[in-house]
Amino acid sequence: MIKLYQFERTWGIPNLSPFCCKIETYLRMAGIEYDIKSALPFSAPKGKLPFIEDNNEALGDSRFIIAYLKSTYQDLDKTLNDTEQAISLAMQRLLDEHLFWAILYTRWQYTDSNWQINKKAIFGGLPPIIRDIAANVWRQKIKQQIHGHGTGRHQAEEIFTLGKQDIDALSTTLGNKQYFLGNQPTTLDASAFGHLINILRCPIESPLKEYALSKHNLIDYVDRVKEEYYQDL
Ligand SMILES: N[C@@H](CCC(=O)N[C@@H](CS)C(=O)NCC(=O)O)C(=O)O
Repeated sequence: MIKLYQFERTWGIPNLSPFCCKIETYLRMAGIEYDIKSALPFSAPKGKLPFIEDNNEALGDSRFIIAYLKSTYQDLDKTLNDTEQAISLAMQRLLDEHLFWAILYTRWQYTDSNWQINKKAIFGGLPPIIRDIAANVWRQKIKQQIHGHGTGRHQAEEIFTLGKQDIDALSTTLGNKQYFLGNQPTTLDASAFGHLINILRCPIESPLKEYALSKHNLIDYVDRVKEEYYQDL
């Protein structure tokens, strides 16, 4: 059976990592059986979570994991036409490569109270002696990543302006549909749910969350997908 390595569950949501949540949601939407193993990124093949193990092979990065799940188990996108496939890819890039950085900023850099909540969720299980050291070293590393990506060079207000544009695009694309591309869940839903629940339904406060909470179709969507696929939470 597939083993999914991800951060320990917290905050009453599937995972505090949008990418881990994306993979677990894909597995559930596709009806693929799996076991969860709690992990930190130190042990991951590419130094980031999630990763999976299947048939004694480890595979990192949600994009390659989903390609593998599609070819080996179940392809949630098989009925999409070429235009829908292209929209799906573009929206996933918006989520994974743009909106994600605003989410990261809210947790690791924006306010001290958010950082304390994030720190407890990620590092709280480590032995007290190394907890603070590991958290501070990792925080510096993530701040450097945010700076390297470019997001960290902007003022908070500018970062949230950019993030709000993504929220607008997501809300408009979803409209009043059940899922982003119609009546059936696809990879884009696994990704969108993973990111949106990590803005709307976690205890990290920011203007990005406040703005997303003004989009009723996104709130309904996140709560509906959670209800449908995570009744055990
Ligand atoms: N491109 C990767 C991104 C995964 C990712 O950024 N994971 C974060 C957690 S949300 C991580 O493990 N970060 C640890 C680090 O960068 O040191 C994917 O799609 O899986």
